[in-house]
Amino acid sequence: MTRSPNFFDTEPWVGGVIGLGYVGIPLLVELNKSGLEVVGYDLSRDRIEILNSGSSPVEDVTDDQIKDMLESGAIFTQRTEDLKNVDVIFICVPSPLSRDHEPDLSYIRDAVDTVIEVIRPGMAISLESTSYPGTTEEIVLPALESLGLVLDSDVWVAFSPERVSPGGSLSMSRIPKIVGGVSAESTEVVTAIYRRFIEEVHPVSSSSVAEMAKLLENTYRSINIGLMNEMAQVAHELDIDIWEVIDAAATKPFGFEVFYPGPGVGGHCIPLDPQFLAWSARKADCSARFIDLADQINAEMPVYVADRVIEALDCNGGSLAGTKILGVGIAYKPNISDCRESASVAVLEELERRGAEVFVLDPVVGRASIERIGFKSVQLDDDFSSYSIAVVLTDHDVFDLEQIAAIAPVVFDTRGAYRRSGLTCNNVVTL
Ligand code: SAJ
Repeated sequence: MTRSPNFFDTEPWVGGVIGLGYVGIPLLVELNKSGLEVVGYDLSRDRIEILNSGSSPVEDVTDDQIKDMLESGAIFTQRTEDLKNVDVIFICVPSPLSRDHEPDLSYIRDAVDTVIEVIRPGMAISLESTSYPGTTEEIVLPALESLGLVLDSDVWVAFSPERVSPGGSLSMSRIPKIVGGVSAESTEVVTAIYRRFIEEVHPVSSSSVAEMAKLLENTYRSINIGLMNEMAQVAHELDIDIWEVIDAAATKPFGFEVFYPGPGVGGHCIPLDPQFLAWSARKADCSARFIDLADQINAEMPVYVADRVIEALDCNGGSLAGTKILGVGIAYKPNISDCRESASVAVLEELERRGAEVFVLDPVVGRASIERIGFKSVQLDDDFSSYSIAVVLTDHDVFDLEQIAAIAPVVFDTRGAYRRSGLTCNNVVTL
């Protein structure tokens, strides 16, 4: 035994994070806040330069928090050797899907290769990147054992899913954390590691349980959002206000969690995470019909929204040629600037495909990002007299909905924003 498993309970160990994104940087902040030394590693020179200049490259961490870390000796580096003295490595790299919806583990494999360069007896490794059940056992552990390292004697290995809520108000230390080791002792050791800076840690019997729990959490969201998207279409055909129905159902104090319909599902969690589970199910020759159906319904919402815009404009023949449309909000969810997989983008592209001239109003995302995505950006004080319709796609708090209802002959609200704000404008049609 090179090091007692209890070392991590009380000793001042050094934490290293591989992958300085919206998960890795908040993790460094929490480690540092608990008085532990930290080393942040990333392949991106730009990202390291931004961090070493005292600026934050992610929305949920402030520049001051970066400066505080630097003042307490944090190291942000591209050099693998700077990880040589760390005792714990948290892997927080992207885990995208390939074009054919297969897990793309290239980032995880690269991170494991970096771990291999610096690993020494006495270290613990925690994979936080979302992946299919079995990843930690099949990718991380064998790489370490191939060096002759012995599990639970030389190294401890676990999976602990990230639970960062982009734009959310809860700090990471307040969000319960699941930990599943590739052995019972690894679960115990890595649980003790997280208990140094997370208030509530929930150990489970294996890394696969932890990997699947993460996927279940977001599959649950995808399916319930898909249900609300389908119910919105049914309610429209029955001429019933789905938003009033949901608010009524939400008065039930048990057995009903509120989800809302929308223009589709964006972000890098909900559209992707369920696909890891579907892929594992297919590999095991069993079906995951709920996952596939929800994904289909959610993915079809942009076309449905375009159909409803045509209905709201009463366009004969379904063409939008000659219409000018204002897209209100392009981020994938309110009050953040992230547009990845944004359904708002898909809606606007569909409207353009049907002949509309589309302009985007989104001060949170900003002109440069809007134009980089390929749309024309407008400001609220521009002239909107020639627009046919405004389509509310992302309801940022910053929007003055009354002003928007005043500038467009018709507003199509895909988020129930006007109802939630208590505004009654007779030119607003809701999904
Ligand atoms: N959406 C709906 N209807 C809903 C809820 C969401 O259409 O009722 C849409 C959103 O507009 C967005 C997409 O779904 O386009 C995803 O929204 P989300 O609220 O799930 O936000 P994400 O993608 O940032 O999800 C993350 C997840 N966090 C982690 O995986 C650690 C998710 O589990 C969290 O619940 C969510 O943040 C959160 O609540 O902030």
